[in-house]
Amino acid sequence: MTTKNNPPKSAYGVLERVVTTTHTDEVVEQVQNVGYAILETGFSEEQLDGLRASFQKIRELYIDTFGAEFLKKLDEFHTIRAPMFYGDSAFLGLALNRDLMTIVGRLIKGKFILNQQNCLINPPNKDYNQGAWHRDLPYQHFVSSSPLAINALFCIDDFTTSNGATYVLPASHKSEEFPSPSYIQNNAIQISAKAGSFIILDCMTFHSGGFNSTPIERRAINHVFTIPYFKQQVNIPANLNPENLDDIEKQILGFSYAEPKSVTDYFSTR
Ligand SMILES: O=C(O)CCC(=O)C(=O)O
Repeated sequence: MTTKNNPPKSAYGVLERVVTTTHTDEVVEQVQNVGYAILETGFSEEQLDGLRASFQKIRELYIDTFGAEFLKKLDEFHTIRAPMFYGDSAFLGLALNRDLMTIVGRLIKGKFILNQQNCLINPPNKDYNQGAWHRDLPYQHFVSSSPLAINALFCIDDFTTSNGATYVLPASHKSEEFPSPSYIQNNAIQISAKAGSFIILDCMTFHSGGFNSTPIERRAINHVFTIPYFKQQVNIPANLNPENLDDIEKQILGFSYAEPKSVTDYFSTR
Protein backbone atom coordinates (compact mmCIF):
# COMPACT_ATOMS: atom_id res chain seq x y z
CA MET A 1 0.00 0.00 0.00
CA THR A 2 1.47 3.40 -0.92
CA THR A 3 0.27 6.79 0.26
CA LYS A 4 1.47 10.21 -0.83
CA ASN A 5 -0.69 12.69 1.03
CA ASN A 6 2.10 14.68 2.70
CA PRO A 7 5.55 14.00 1.24
CA PRO A 8 8.54 15.96 2.67
CA LYS A 9 9.26 19.24 0.90
CA SER A 10 12.91 19.62 1.87
CA ALA A 11 15.82 17.73 0.29
CA TYR A 12 19.57 17.46 0.75
CA GLY A 13 22.46 16.46 -1.50
CA VAL A 14 20.65 17.84 -4.54
CA LEU A 15 22.57 19.84 -7.18
CA GLU A 16 20.03 19.80 -9.99
CA ARG A 17 16.28 20.07 -10.05
CA VAL A 18 13.45 20.16 -12.57
CA VAL A 19 11.54 23.46 -12.43
CA THR A 20 7.84 23.51 -13.23
CA THR A 21 5.87 26.74 -13.40
CA THR A 22 2.74 25.76 -15.35
CA HIS A 23 0.26 22.89 -15.47
CA THR A 24 1.78 22.00 -18.87
CA ASP A 25 5.23 21.67 -17.26
CA GLU A 26 3.79 19.36 -14.59
CA VAL A 27 2.05 17.17 -17.15
CA VAL A 28 5.20 16.89 -19.28
CA GLU A 29 7.39 16.02 -16.28
CA GLN A 30 4.96 13.37 -15.04
CA VAL A 31 4.48 11.70 -18.46
CA GLN A 32 8.25 11.58 -18.94
CA ASN A 33 8.78 9.99 -15.52
CA VAL A 34 5.85 7.67 -14.95
CA GLY A 35 4.24 7.48 -18.39
CA TYR A 36 0.87 9.10 -17.65
CA ALA A 37 -0.68 12.35 -16.39
CA ILE A 38 -4.00 14.20 -16.43
CA LEU A 39 -4.31 17.37 -18.51
CA GLU A 40 -7.14 19.60 -17.28
CA THR A 41 -8.81 21.49 -20.15
CA GLY A 42 -11.21 23.74 -18.28
CA PHE A 43 -14.06 22.89 -20.71
CA SER A 44 -17.41 24.22 -19.48
CA GLU A 45 -20.43 21.96 -18.86
CA GLU A 46 -21.96 23.50 -21.99
CA GLN A 47 -18.93 22.57 -24.11
CA LEU A 48 -18.98 19.07 -22.67
CA ASP A 49 -22.67 18.68 -23.43
CA GLY A 50 -21.93 19.79 -27.00
CA LEU A 51 -19.27 17.09 -27.31
CA ARG A 52 -21.60 14.48 -25.82
CA ALA A 53 -24.26 15.41 -28.37
CA SER A 54 -21.68 15.13 -31.19
CA PHE A 55 -20.56 11.75 -29.83
CA GLN A 56 -24.13 10.44 -29.82
CA LYS A 57 -24.90 11.78 -33.32
CA ILE A 58 -21.75 10.32 -34.84
CA ARG A 59 -22.43 6.99 -33.16
CA GLU A 60 -25.87 6.73 -34.74
CA LEU A 61 -24.51 7.73 -38.15
CA TYR A 62 -21.64 5.22 -37.85
CA ILE A 63 -23.97 2.35 -36.93
CA ASP A 64 -26.31 3.32 -39.79
CA THR A 65 -23.33 3.36 -42.17
CA PHE A 66 -21.67 0.07 -41.21
CA GLY A 67 -24.49 -1.86 -39.51
CA ALA A 68 -24.62 -3.04 -35.89
CA GLU A 69 -24.31 -6.75 -36.74
CA PHE A 70 -21.27 -6.22 -38.92
CA LEU A 71 -19.54 -4.09 -36.25
CA LYS A 72 -20.35 -6.66 -33.53
CA LYS A 73 -18.93 -9.48 -35.64
CA LEU A 74 -15.62 -7.59 -35.85
CA ASP A 75 -15.67 -6.63 -32.13
CA GLU A 76 -15.92 -3.02 -33.35
CA PHE A 77 -19.34 -2.14 -31.96
CA HIS A 78 -17.91 -0.11 -29.08
CA THR A 79 -15.46 1.89 -31.18
CA ILE A 80 -16.06 4.66 -33.71
CA ARG A 81 -13.04 4.95 -36.01
CA ALA A 82 -11.98 8.38 -37.25
CA PRO A 83 -15.06 10.34 -36.09
CA MET A 84 -13.58 13.52 -37.63
CA PHE A 85 -14.38 12.16 -41.12
CA TYR A 86 -18.13 12.70 -40.78
CA GLY A 87 -18.32 16.48 -40.99
CA ASP A 88 -18.65 17.46 -37.31
CA SER A 89 -15.82 19.90 -36.56
CA ALA A 90 -16.01 19.17 -32.82
CA PHE A 91 -13.79 16.09 -33.29
CA LEU A 92 -11.20 17.97 -35.30
CA GLY A 93 -11.24 20.72 -32.66
CA LEU A 94 -10.52 18.20 -29.94
CA ALA A 95 -7.65 16.58 -31.84
CA LEU A 96 -6.09 20.01 -32.45
CA ASN A 97 -6.73 21.40 -28.95
CA ARG A 98 -4.08 24.08 -28.32
CA ASP A 99 -2.99 22.96 -24.85
CA LEU A 100 -2.81 19.38 -26.08
CA MET A 101 -0.68 20.39 -29.09
CA THR A 102 1.73 22.18 -26.74
CA ILE A 103 2.06 19.08 -24.55
CA VAL A 104 2.49 16.65 -27.46
CA GLY A 105 5.00 19.03 -29.07
CA ARG A 106 7.06 19.04 -25.89
CA LEU A 107 6.92 15.28 -25.40
CA ILE A 108 7.62 14.11 -28.97
CA LYS A 109 10.86 15.57 -30.25
CA GLY A 110 10.63 17.13 -33.71
CA LYS A 111 7.47 16.95 -35.81
CA PHE A 112 4.46 14.80 -34.94
CA ILE A 113 1.24 13.77 -36.66
CA LEU A 114 -2.15 12.47 -35.60
CA ASN A 115 -2.11 8.73 -36.20
CA GLN A 116 -5.69 7.97 -35.14
CA GLN A 117 -8.76 9.24 -33.31
CA ASN A 118 -11.40 6.84 -31.98
CA CYS A 119 -14.53 7.22 -29.88
CA LEU A 120 -14.56 4.46 -27.24
CA ILE A 121 -17.51 3.13 -25.30
CA ASN A 122 -16.93 1.04 -22.20
CA PRO A 123 -20.32 -0.71 -21.88
CA PRO A 124 -21.91 -1.51 -18.52
CA ASN A 125 -21.18 -4.97 -17.11
CA LYS A 126 -19.58 -6.35 -20.27
CA ASP A 127 -16.07 -7.06 -21.48
CA TYR A 128 -14.87 -4.67 -24.17
CA ASN A 129 -11.96 -4.51 -26.58
CA GLN A 130 -9.85 -2.00 -24.62
CA GLY A 131 -10.27 -3.92 -21.36
CA ALA A 132 -6.96 -5.77 -21.57
CA TRP A 133 -3.38 -4.62 -20.95
CA HIS A 134 -1.69 -3.25 -24.03
CA ARG A 135 0.65 -0.64 -25.39
CA ASP A 136 -0.62 1.70 -28.10
CA LEU A 137 2.35 0.57 -30.15
CA PRO A 138 1.34 -3.09 -29.78
CA TYR A 139 3.82 -5.93 -30.21
CA GLN A 140 6.68 -3.52 -29.43
CA HIS A 141 9.21 -4.26 -26.69
CA PHE A 142 11.76 -1.46 -26.71
CA VAL A 143 12.66 1.50 -24.55
CA SER A 144 13.20 4.93 -26.11
CA SER A 145 14.78 7.92 -24.36
CA SER A 146 11.89 10.14 -25.49
CA PRO A 147 8.40 9.15 -26.68
CA LEU A 148 7.71 8.20 -30.29
CA ALA A 149 3.96 8.15 -29.65
CA ILE A 150 1.56 9.77 -27.19
CA ASN A 151 -2.08 8.90 -26.50
CA ALA A 152 -4.45 11.63 -25.33
CA LEU A 153 -7.60 9.98 -24.00
CA PHE A 154 -10.37 12.56 -23.66
CA CYS A 155 -12.91 11.81 -20.92
CA ILE A 156 -16.42 12.43 -22.23
CA ASP A 157 -17.78 11.17 -18.89
CA ASP A 158 -16.20 11.15 -15.44
CA PHE A 159 -13.77 8.24 -15.11
CA THR A 160 -14.39 6.53 -11.76
CA THR A 161 -13.20 3.38 -10.01
CA SER A 162 -16.64 1.83 -10.51
CA ASN A 163 -17.21 2.71 -14.19
CA GLY A 164 -13.93 1.17 -15.33
CA ALA A 165 -11.53 4.13 -15.31
CA THR A 166 -8.25 3.40 -17.12
CA TYR A 167 -5.61 1.34 -15.31
CA VAL A 168 -1.92 2.06 -15.90
CA LEU A 169 1.34 0.46 -14.90
CA PRO A 170 3.41 3.50 -13.89
CA ALA A 171 6.80 3.81 -15.62
CA SER A 172 6.24 0.66 -17.71
CA HIS A 173 7.32 2.68 -20.78
CA LYS A 174 10.82 2.29 -19.33
CA SER A 175 10.84 -1.51 -19.40
CA GLU A 176 10.83 -3.72 -22.45
CA GLU A 177 8.84 -6.65 -21.08
CA PHE A 178 5.25 -6.91 -19.90
CA PRO A 179 5.50 -7.49 -16.14
CA SER A 180 4.45 -10.55 -14.13
CA PRO A 181 0.93 -11.00 -12.70
CA SER A 182 2.13 -10.28 -9.14
CA TYR A 183 3.87 -7.08 -10.25
CA ILE A 184 0.65 -5.95 -11.93
CA GLN A 185 -1.39 -6.79 -8.85
CA ASN A 186 0.95 -4.74 -6.64
CA ASN A 187 1.66 -1.79 -8.93
CA ALA A 188 -1.30 -1.11 -11.23
CA ILE A 189 -3.17 2.08 -10.45
CA GLN A 190 -6.52 3.30 -11.70
CA ILE A 191 -6.83 6.89 -12.93
CA SER A 192 -9.96 8.68 -11.77
CA ALA A 193 -10.46 11.79 -13.90
CA LYS A 194 -13.19 14.36 -14.41
CA ALA A 195 -15.10 14.62 -17.68
CA GLY A 196 -13.30 17.15 -19.87
CA SER A 197 -9.78 16.03 -18.95
CA PHE A 198 -7.29 14.34 -21.24
CA ILE A 199 -5.40 11.37 -19.81
CA ILE A 200 -1.99 11.69 -21.45
CA LEU A 201 -0.09 8.43 -21.88
CA ASP A 202 3.29 7.60 -23.30
CA CYS A 203 2.04 4.97 -25.79
CA MET A 204 4.59 2.47 -24.44
CA THR A 205 3.01 2.63 -20.96
CA PHE A 206 0.94 -0.50 -20.42
CA HIS A 207 -2.67 0.41 -19.76
CA SER A 208 -6.15 -1.10 -19.86
CA GLY A 209 -9.74 -0.03 -19.54
CA GLY A 210 -11.31 -1.33 -16.32
CA PHE A 211 -14.55 -3.27 -15.87
CA ASN A 212 -17.59 -0.99 -15.85
CA SER A 213 -19.80 -2.25 -13.02
CA THR A 214 -22.25 0.68 -13.21
CA PRO A 215 -25.42 0.67 -15.32
CA ILE A 216 -24.12 3.57 -17.48
CA GLU A 217 -21.56 3.58 -20.32
CA ARG A 218 -18.18 5.26 -19.83
CA ARG A 219 -17.23 7.16 -23.00
CA ALA A 220 -13.90 8.54 -24.19
CA ILE A 221 -12.12 9.69 -27.34
CA ASN A 222 -8.54 8.61 -27.86
CA HIS A 223 -5.94 10.37 -29.98
CA VAL A 224 -2.64 8.76 -30.84
CA PHE A 225 0.09 11.16 -32.02
CA THR A 226 3.32 9.78 -33.43
CA ILE A 227 6.51 10.82 -35.16
CA PRO A 228 5.69 11.19 -38.89
CA TYR A 229 7.46 7.93 -39.81
CA PHE A 230 4.52 5.81 -38.60
CA LYS A 231 1.62 5.30 -40.97
CA GLN A 232 -1.81 6.46 -39.86
CA GLN A 233 -4.47 3.94 -38.81
CA VAL A 234 -6.66 5.30 -41.61
CA ASN A 235 -5.31 7.79 -44.18
CA ILE A 236 -6.51 11.14 -42.79
CA PRO A 237 -5.55 13.40 -45.75
CA ALA A 238 -7.48 11.13 -48.11
CA ASN A 239 -10.64 11.54 -46.05
CA LEU A 240 -10.62 15.13 -44.85
CA ASN A 241 -11.23 18.41 -46.66
CA PRO A 242 -8.20 20.65 -45.88
CA GLU A 243 -10.00 23.85 -46.95
CA ASN A 244 -10.26 25.51 -43.53
CA LEU A 245 -7.03 24.19 -42.07
CA ASP A 246 -3.89 26.27 -41.53
CA ASP A 247 -0.44 24.96 -42.42
CA ILE A 248 0.38 23.64 -38.94
CA GLU A 249 -2.97 21.85 -38.70
CA LYS A 250 -2.43 20.27 -42.12
CA GLN A 251 1.01 19.14 -41.02
CA ILE A 252 -0.35 17.58 -37.81
CA LEU A 253 -3.05 15.78 -39.78
CA GLY A 254 -0.42 14.32 -42.09
CA PHE A 255 -1.00 16.36 -45.26
CA SER A 256 2.75 17.07 -45.53
CA TYR A 257 3.81 13.44 -45.21
CA ALA A 258 2.22 11.56 -48.09
CA GLU A 259 4.71 9.08 -49.55
CA PRO A 260 6.10 10.33 -52.87
CA LYS A 261 4.70 8.11 -55.64
CA SER A 262 7.92 8.11 -57.65
CA VAL A 263 11.54 9.27 -57.49
CA THR A 264 10.58 12.31 -59.57
CA ASP A 265 7.87 13.03 -57.01
CA TYR A 266 10.44 12.67 -54.24
CA PHE A 267 12.77 15.17 -55.94
CA SER A 268 9.95 17.70 -56.13
CA THR A 269 9.74 17.68 -52.31
CA ARG A 270 13.44 18.64 -51.90
O1 LIG B 1 -10.99 2.82 -22.22
C1 LIG B 1 -9.94 3.01 -21.59
O2 LIG B 1 -9.94 3.45 -20.45
C2 LIG B 1 -8.63 2.66 -22.21
C3 LIG B 1 -8.50 3.17 -23.60
C4 LIG B 1 -7.31 2.57 -24.27
O3 LIG B 1 -6.83 1.55 -23.89
C5 LIG B 1 -6.71 3.22 -25.42
O4 LIG B 1 -7.15 4.31 -25.83
O5 LIG B 1 -5.73 2.66 -25.96
